[in-house]
Amino acid sequence: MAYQNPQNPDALPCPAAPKLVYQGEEELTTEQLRDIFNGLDTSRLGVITEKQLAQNLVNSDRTKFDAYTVNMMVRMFDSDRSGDLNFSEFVGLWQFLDRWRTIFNRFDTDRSGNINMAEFKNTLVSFSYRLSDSFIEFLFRNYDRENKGVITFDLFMQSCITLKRMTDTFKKYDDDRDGFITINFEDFVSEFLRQMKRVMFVDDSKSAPSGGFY
Ligand SMILES: [Ca+2]
Ligand SMILES: [Ca+2]
Repeated sequence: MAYQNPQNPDALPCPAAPKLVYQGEEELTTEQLRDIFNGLDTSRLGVITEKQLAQNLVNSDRTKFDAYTVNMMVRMFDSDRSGDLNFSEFVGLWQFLDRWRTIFNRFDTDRSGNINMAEFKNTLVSFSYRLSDSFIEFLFRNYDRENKGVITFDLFMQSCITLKRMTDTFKKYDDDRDGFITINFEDFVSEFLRQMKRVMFVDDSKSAPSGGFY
């Protein structure tokens, strides 16, 4: 049962800073998205910044989206490279979240609203990754930030996209697809720095992940 203030039954419980709770349960109309956008665009400039998004975007369990996830999405959808998102760029980001929500729901088989180790493993197997259990556990622990044995929606998305990017980088060097590469020092540092800049394979990442091959 939801908490109700006995003095004012219509009052919302725990009034807090405005949060954009990403539920992803229904498709929003353009008007609804416009309302959300305007709510975030507090400076009334017709754009929202990464900071405004990061401060307000939360998962359905009210945990904030990870800063890296927000940064990654803004870079993906800031088509005019202005550093912030106009309304049409924001709509692109929202549709991207919806596509990932569909994937997330497919693998959240116990409908808990988060991803446990077994569900994470099923996800990677479905994406054709052939990874050892110990490596999958290592990955999982990396994204299980609160050490609760589960991964939230935004980190699930981030983990899949990051793994796909790393796989694509690796494949560039693994011509014979045997899972081993030889890389010279300069190429290694270059790839590392590109990853640090978080701009690699931006277009690839907009679509659902395909086969892993490793
Ligand atoms: Ca922009
Ligand atoms: Ca689950």
